[in-house]
Formats: sequence, C-alpha cells, structure tokens
Amino acid sequence: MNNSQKYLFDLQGFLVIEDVLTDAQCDQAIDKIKQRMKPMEKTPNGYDSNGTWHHAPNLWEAGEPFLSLIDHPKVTDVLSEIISPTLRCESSYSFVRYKDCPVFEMHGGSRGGRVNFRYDARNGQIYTGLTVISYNLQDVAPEDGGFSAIPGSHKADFQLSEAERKELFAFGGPLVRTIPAPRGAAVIFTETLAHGAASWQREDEPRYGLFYKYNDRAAVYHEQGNRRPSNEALAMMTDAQRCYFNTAWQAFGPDGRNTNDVPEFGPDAG
Ligand SMILES: O=C(O)CCC(=O)C(=O)O
Repeated sequence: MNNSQKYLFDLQGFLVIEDVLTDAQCDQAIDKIKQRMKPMEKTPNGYDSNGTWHHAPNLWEAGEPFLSLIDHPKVTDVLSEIISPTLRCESSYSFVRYKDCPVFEMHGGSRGGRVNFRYDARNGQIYTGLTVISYNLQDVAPEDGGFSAIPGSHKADFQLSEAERKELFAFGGPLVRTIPAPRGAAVIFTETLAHGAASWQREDEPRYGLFYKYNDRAAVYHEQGNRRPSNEALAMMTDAQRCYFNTAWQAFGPDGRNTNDVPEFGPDAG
C-alpha cells in the first residue's frame, strides 16, 4: 500500500484500485453469477424487489475467478496494512440488480463499534476491522447508480437518531455520492463508512455486484455456518487461500503451529 493510497483511504474511508480483474475474468465471473443467481423476494431492507434483485451466495464454490480473488495481491496488499497481516475471508456473494431496483439503504457511518466496526489512524498506521471489496465487473458511471458512500463518515464519532439518518443519509442529498469505477476495479471500503447502493439506472444490463468481506483472522463478524466453503471448494484452493477460513485465533496454537497461518481445512491441512 503506497503513501497516496494510505492518504486516500484515511481521508475517504474507501479506495479504488484499477486493473485488478482482467476482461476475461470479468466475463467469466458474470457468466457464473448468471448461472447461480436466484431472485430475491425482498431486499435486505425488506422492500419488495419485484424481480429486480437477484442473489448468488458462496461464489468460491464456482471455482475461478472467485478463488484467485480470495488472495489477490493487489487487494491483500491493502487489507494486510489496514486490518492485519493475517486475514479472514468472511463471505463472497453477488447482488444482481436491474433498472429501477429499490435502493440498498445507507448503513455504517460511525466508528464506535469496537472490534468489527472500528477505525483509527495513528503514527502512520491505519486500524480497521470488517472491510469490503466491491469488484466492478462492468464500467460504472456516476449516473448509473450503484455503490454509494459518504466519504469521510468512517471517522464519525457521533451516533445519529433514525430521523437524522433519514435526512443526512438520503440518496440524492448533498452528502451521498455514487462512486464510479471502471470494469476490473476493486473498491475497498471499511464497514464503518456510511455506504449503500443507489437504484440501478441502466436499461441495457443489470449491475453484477461482486462482494468479498474480510476481517482479522482472529475475529469473525458473520455467522459462518452457511458462509463457509464446502470441502469441495476448500479442495480447489491453495494452502494460502484455505488459511483465510481457519478458526478464529491468534496465539498459543498447537506445537509447531504457533501462528494461525497453516491451513486447518482441506486435503493438505497441517
Ligand atoms: O451494493 C453495493 O454496492 C453495497 C453492498 C453492501 O453494502 C453490502 O452488501 O453490504
């Protein structure tokens, strides 16, 4: 992570890294998402989706390019600096949203959440917890809608009431910005950032959103039961990738395994 990336992440709460995925990987990801996606009746906010939202969970089950993204060096270079040198991958999923889909309401926007929802920067070091990678499989322009955020809100120390959130976090209001990025880019953002998604406005194609969530290997935010890779998916991974799914601990491991960087799961598990 270079100095200007640290500056931008600390200033905004997100960072856009271009040229992470190739065109061929974007096409492959879209094809596999299309095969796996299922319509959602309700959006995460409980709005009727009317056929405009689809979901494809646990994408590592579909092999490449989803496996390579678990430890893509352009992304882990940033995550290992802002979260921890040892990382957990908590989920990998797609939301596919068509024109005029309901918004994904803004969430986050305060750093008072301890281990998962923390943000601080001291003496040249960023400290955060749960962090999301939103991969752009298509070019996204500001007028298209999609990923939106309030830059800088990851540092907010004050909690807002529901009524205040409604006013200050309104899509189309002065604070909320859509974040454009080219095909192949990774938008890395801390979950403490106020973020959500504006209604998708393109007629020609839906938005194929692809999301990976990371944490310190010693911490877990999401219940892992139905998010854990199957044995078949673990068997397709490298040892380094399998370590992203180790049990959460940091120290006092068994003999010969004092740190949590040996794979626990899969055929070659130590
Ligand atoms: O759709 C987006 O860009 C935001 C997704 C998001 O915030 C989430 O999945 O938690």
